Amino acid sequence: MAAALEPSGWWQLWRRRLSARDGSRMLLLLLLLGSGQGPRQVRAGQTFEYLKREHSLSKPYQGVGTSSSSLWNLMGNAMVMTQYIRLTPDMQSKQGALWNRVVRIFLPPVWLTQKPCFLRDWELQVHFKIHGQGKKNLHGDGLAIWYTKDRMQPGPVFGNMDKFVGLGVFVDTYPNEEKQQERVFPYISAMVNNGSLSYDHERDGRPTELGGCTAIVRNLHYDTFLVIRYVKRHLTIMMDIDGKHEWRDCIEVPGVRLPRGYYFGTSSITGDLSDNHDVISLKLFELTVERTPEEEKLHRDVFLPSVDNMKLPEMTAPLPPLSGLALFLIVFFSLVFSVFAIVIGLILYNKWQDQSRKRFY
Ligand SMILES: [Ca+2]
Repeated sequence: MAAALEPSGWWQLWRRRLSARDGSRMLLLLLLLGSGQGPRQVRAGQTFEYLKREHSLSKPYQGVGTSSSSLWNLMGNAMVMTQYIRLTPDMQSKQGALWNRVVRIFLPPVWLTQKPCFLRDWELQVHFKIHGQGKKNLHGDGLAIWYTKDRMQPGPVFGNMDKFVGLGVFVDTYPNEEKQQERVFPYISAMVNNGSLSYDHERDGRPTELGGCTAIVRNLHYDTFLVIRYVKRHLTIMMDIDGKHEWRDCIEVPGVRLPRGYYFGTSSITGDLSDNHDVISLKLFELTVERTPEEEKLHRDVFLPSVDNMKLPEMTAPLPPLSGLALFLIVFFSLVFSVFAIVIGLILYNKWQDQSRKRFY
C-alpha cells in the first residue's frame, strides 16, 4: 500500500480510503464495531460515509424494471440480467437507461411519487463494463452517468435528453470529431448544464466540457469502476480501470454548484456502431463534512446548476421545488379556507334573505 502512495501524502490516502469500494464490507465493519446504525468515521472530525441503499443498486436486481415499488426504472432496450443490467446490447440503433427514484410516500391527502436525492455531499461509485465485437474505433457510442432534474427522458445525449439540467459524466468510446488526433478514446468528460446548452455530439461534447481524461475501458477482463464525488462544491471524478484496485485522477473542478433534489441515472446509446454497455452496480455514499460558519453561508442551496468562473447562458431560476410538507400545508389550508369561505357565504346569504324578507313584509 505504501508503494502506491504518491508524494502528496495523507490527502491521497484519505481520498482512497474515502472511496472504500466495497459497501457491504464497510457495513460489516460497522456491525463488528457494534454501531450498525452509525457511520464510519474516516478521519477525525471530518468525513463520514454512509451507503444510501435507496439510491444504490446491486445484485440481485430484484424487482428492477418490473415492480412498481422498485427504486430503479428501466427504459428503452435496457434489460435486467442475473449478473448485470444491460443498457444496450451490441447491436445497432439501441438505447437504454436506468433511473433512480425513492418509492412513493402517502402524505394525506396526496401521494408523493418519485422522490429524488436530497444529499448535500455524496459519492457515487459506478461498476460498469463496456465490451463488444467492434475492433479499432468501430464501436460506440458509450455511456453516461447523470445527476439531473429530469428523469426518464430519452434523447440524443447517450440516450438521454439534450439541454438537460444538472451534471452529466460521459464515457465516450467513439471519436466523432475527426481532427481529434491528440485525444485518445475512450474518453471520460463531464458537463454541467442549466438547461441552456446543447451537447455537441459531432465534437464529442468538447465545447462544453469541464475536463476529461483518456480511459481505456473496453473489452477488459477485470472490473472497471468510476467514482463521482461531490464535496463542498468540489467535483472529483476518478477511475479504477487498470485492475490495480487504485483510484486514478481524471477530473477535478472546484466551484460546482449543484442543487439538491435531483435524480441519479445512467444511459447509453448505439448508432451505426455498437457495444454492450453493462452496469453491475451503483453505490451512493452520503459524505458528512464539517463546515465552518463561513462555508455554511457560502454553500447555501442553489436552484440552478452552475460552475464558478464559467459562464453558462442565462436561464431564469425556477421557483424552488415544494417539499412534501409545504405541499401538504398548502392543500390543507386551501381546504380549510374554502370551507370557511363557504360557511361565511352561507351566513351572509341567510342574513341577506332575512333582510329582504323583512323589507318585503
Ligand atoms: Ca463520441
